[in-house]
Amino acid sequence: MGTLTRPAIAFVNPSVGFSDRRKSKPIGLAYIMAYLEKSGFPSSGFDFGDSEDDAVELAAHYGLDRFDVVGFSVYNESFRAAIAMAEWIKNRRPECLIVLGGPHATAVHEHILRRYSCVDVVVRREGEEAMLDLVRGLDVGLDVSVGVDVDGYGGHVRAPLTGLTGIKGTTWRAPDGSGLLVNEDRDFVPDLDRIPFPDAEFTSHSGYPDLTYYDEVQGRLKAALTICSSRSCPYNCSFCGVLTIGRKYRSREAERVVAELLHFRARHGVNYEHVYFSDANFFVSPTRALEVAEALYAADPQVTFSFGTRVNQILKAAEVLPRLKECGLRFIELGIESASEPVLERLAKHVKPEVNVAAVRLLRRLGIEISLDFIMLDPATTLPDIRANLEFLREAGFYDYVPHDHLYTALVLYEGTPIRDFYARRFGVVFDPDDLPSPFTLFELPEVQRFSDTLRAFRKQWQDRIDGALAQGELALASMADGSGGPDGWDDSDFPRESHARLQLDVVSLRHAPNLFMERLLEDAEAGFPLLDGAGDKGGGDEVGDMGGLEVLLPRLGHDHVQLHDLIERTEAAAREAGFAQAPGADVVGPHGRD
Ligand code: B12
Ligand code: SF4
Repeated sequence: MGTLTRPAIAFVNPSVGFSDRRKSKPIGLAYIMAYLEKSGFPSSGFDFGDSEDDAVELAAHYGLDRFDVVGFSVYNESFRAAIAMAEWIKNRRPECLIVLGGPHATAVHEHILRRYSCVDVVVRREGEEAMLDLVRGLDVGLDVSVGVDVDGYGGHVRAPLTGLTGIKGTTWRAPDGSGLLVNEDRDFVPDLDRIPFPDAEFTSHSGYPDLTYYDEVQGRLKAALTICSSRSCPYNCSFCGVLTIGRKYRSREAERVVAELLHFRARHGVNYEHVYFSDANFFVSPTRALEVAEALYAADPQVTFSFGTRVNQILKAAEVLPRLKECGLRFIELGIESASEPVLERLAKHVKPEVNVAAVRLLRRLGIEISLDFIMLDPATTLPDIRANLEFLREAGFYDYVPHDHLYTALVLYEGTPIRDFYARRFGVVFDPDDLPSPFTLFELPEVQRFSDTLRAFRKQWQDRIDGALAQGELALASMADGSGGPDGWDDSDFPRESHARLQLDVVSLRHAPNLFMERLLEDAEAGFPLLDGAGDKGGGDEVGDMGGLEVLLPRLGHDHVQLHDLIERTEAAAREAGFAQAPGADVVGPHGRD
């Protein structure tokens, strides 16, 4: 038997290498930490998810070498940062147990243990129970050898342990050097309502900006909370990173979801009035969705909510949608992904493009907003696929849709997903398990590569400016409309009626601008790029970012056919004239600024 000193435990969410506006705490880690805490094992959480700082400097700054166990939550994107931190800790404190978990670690557990000696163990799939077995084992002095006896340990252990390396759902290097120990899978947490709420604190150098939702119906900004009311999803889309953790759908009871909202209201002293459900697919059971909605409404009719699901389910359960709306449903994040049949087949969505259109129409008719999940390009995309996407966006009424991110998305090939294997076979390559190939470099067709390069150059050059001008113009219009300014409440001499009308039109033109650029670019691509080639770019594709190459493709916009930069300047000037001199930028949270 070893000592009975509780191990010092830390959990780390490493950086993905760029600063993303943070929307929620690391939920998976928070669940594990709360689960351990309830069993008497407190731990410290570190969330570097949106940090651009060097991983080793962060590890040193926060003293990650003072712990006996450090568990990293690993995405493809954050893997290298996790390894850099793990190496630093291991060099300074070899006895620290380094644990990796999460989607990427689960997908390539054997590879990680073969290549990285700084990692001791990978916990596959869900982490709560395996992690508890690990820290309990350490607590009673088990070491990394098979078959250590735990008899006599005072009642803590639920299931007999065969030593740390025998714990279900974990992978190790065999202590005798004979290879890997891949223990049998652990069952999924059977009843999500029996594990504690994901209540855990994280140290983070950047803090957590308040999560909000602007409720257009009630005309006010609400404090918002993210809740995960179910896990996994019964579908099998080929690109889905959620399924790496396992395809076993489980859901929570409505009362527990409400109890979680009330728990965090009391805990944080914040009156959360919007719930972003982070479920992979909230609408798997429409009956349960209705129960959750009604329970939330009964608890507080001011509470609104939003969730993500797929199009076929919207149509299958159309009859419950009006009631969900009455209970506070504001928008649905809809996994449309593509309007091209061959692409939908590759993505294994098992829906036809017309189902996408029907679902959008239905939600529009019911007045439920849509947040678009769209994959504009995948490696085998053709120009006709892009045409199908643009036609869909136009016909389904998404020309006005902001943010414009959906126009620029390309499929990311996560480890563990069938589509990554599909493309490895198709290209005859073996992707390095540590690498996440840039989705913008994999196109099969040179014309699609050039289309994508040009589109990215447009985004780099124009999108921030469009966003800034749009935010200012829309804020100016909104404050006029609600009576705090503008023609209804203002003196016409402050902001003449014609200027107001023009600002309205200009804002619409700015919303359309990236769509129209894409259409022109697609036409040019279909014709063999005569415009781009004639504009000074010598066909190499590298210089498309220069002003000449792009300018020639820019459509003249709006009712009076102005150039894009004039339109931007005119909108900014009008907003200034109306009293909005400051660029609100990314800090403005409006109905479309959510995530
Ligand atoms: C909310 C959410 C976020 C939030 C919160 C992130 C977070 N860390 O929780 C925000 C918006 C910040 C976010 C950011 C990103 N996300 Co995200 N996110 C989600 C989402 C929608 C829900 C997460 C959730 O509620 N999980 C519920 C918990 C219970 O499950 P879990 O997170 O898988 O955790 C369990 C296991 O994985 C495991 N586990 C996890 N970590 C660890 C660590 C240890 C030591 C152990 C033992 C076990 C373990 O145990 C947990 C509990 O059982 C999921 C999709 C989904 N519905 O799951 C995508 C998802 C997890 N995100 C994903 C990605 C790619 C990202 C980004 C990298 C995107 C980007 N390019 O910036 C960043 C990563 C930033 C970061 N490092 O935090 C992918 C991961 C795919 C992959 N194979 O890598 C997912 C699956 C969506 C997808 N695209 O398919 N995300
Ligand atoms: S419907 Fe969504 S969560 Fe379910 S498998 Fe497809 S992408 Fe993943």
